[in-house]
Amino acid sequence: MSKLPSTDIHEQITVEASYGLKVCMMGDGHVGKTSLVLRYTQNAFSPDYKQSLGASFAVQTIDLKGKQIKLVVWDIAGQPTFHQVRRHYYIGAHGALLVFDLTSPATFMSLENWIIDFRRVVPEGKIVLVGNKVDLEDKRLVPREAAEMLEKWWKIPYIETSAATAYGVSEAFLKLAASALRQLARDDSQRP
Ligand SMILES: Nc1nc2c(ncn2[C@@H]2O[C@H](COP(=O)(O)OP(=O)(O)OP(=O)(O)O)[C@@H](O)[C@H]2O)c(=O)[nH]1
Ligand SMILES: [Mg+2]
Repeated sequence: MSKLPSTDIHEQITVEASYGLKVCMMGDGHVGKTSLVLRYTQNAFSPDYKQSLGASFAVQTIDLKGKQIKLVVWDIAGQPTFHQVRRHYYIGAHGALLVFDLTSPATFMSLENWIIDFRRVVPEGKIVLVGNKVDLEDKRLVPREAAEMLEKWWKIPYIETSAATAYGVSEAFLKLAASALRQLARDDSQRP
């Protein structure tokens, strides 16, 4: 497993106020969205799969350069049955973690559909691409280079994570929060 690059987020961001951010978990069923939220908010992991139904949310407060940021994380069911309802949960979102499973090429192939769906509701929303289950090295079927191609093509940052070991998990949420905050700060500065 390669070493995580330094994110340097605290240096990149200047915010003058406290913010609340709504972020969504997107990606096919079984990729690990619920597990990433559980790892991030409770530092826990379960190897059992309990399919999410509809959506639920968890709240995590982050300290960015001394500012308290309230991150409201919406964990949205990824199985196709929930296709119609899920876009309602995108409304008002500042960003999303778009998750695929590094051991499942099918979950990688469907990423574009997720982006199109999300952008329809939130055109300015920030997205961070997440390759999850990096701990399963022997079963990995999506090479880093393939994900990096999408990273360049869509201009969205890419990060690899493991909800099982916690590798990269807080970095993924922080990257998204920082990017959404920069957008908010830009919007604020353009207001008359
Ligand atoms: N080895 C490993 N297993 C993982 C990881 N993340 C999740 N899993 C397992 O993958 C399965 C699916 O995880 P979930 O978090 O329920 O997946 P989900 O994306 O929320 O699925 P839906 O709710 O159906 O959309 C579970 O058995 C998890 O334990 C990981 O990083 N490594
Ligand atoms: Mg789930």
